[in-house]
Amino acid sequence: VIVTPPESPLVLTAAIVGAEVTRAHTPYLPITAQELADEAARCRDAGAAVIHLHVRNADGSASQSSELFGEAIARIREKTDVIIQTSTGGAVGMSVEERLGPLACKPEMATLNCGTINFGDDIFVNTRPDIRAIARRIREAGSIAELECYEVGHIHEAIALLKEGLIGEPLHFQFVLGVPGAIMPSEAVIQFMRSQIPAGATWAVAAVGRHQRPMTELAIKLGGHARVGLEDNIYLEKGVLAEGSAPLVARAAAYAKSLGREVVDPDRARVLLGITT
Ligand code: KMH
Ligand code: ZN
Repeated sequence: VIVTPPESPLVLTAAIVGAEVTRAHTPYLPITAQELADEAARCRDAGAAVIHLHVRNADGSASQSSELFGEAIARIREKTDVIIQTSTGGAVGMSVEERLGPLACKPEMATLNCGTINFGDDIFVNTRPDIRAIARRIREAGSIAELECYEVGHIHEAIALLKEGLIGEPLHFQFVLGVPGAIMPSEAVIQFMRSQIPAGATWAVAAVGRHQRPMTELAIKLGGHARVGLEDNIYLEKGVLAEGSAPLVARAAAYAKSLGREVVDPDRARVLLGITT
């Protein structure tokens, strides 16, 4: 068992909107640029240093439009200093070129999905050539990659990208666990996944649905970082909708503090993540 000192600083990420959740699922989903900015600021106040960002069209459907991202980022910047991590995953079925829209905004951070998985009843396709093309474009945008790993083999693919010179150290892993059709979360899974990452890399857990709370707390206990928010889970408790992502962030932050872990602000997180822009 690998132990990380409990006093190690914690980076909390808020995934405030995603591509799949709709207003029919929860009325608390932010959609417009102003709603996204308001929610980002609320999450920052609750303890989030990073906002994992998707955007939506006015009708609520998922978009990777650089214009919509530009508008959302500008509004967020008016309100708060969070690290903005744009999605390059977008929604299932989008072309790679479409998914790359937000990179025109030169975000500080962008996701790099490291493999294909069954994604519920759909397939989230990330071919090896596509992963490499996206990695190059993230680098060209001057952004740093967060490595989204939905399976153990995705970690090994990320290490291959490092060896090929397509991504730089320190590596930042996000273990996305509990997607129906992919690996389910447990302590053994998290311990094995973290055992596979190179020394000096950071790791976080984003667990889906009912797994979010227990796995967030486990990651925090084990010395990892964590992501919460409506993209992955809309409930605060069974049957009780979270009134946005901020209450989920606040609960994770309170848990971290109860263990003596410092929840870092965005500037501290920039240093920890090696963001120099
Ligand atoms: N919406 C999922 C298909 C990412 O943001 O990079 C992919 C996703 C991952 O959300
Ligand atoms: Zn996402």
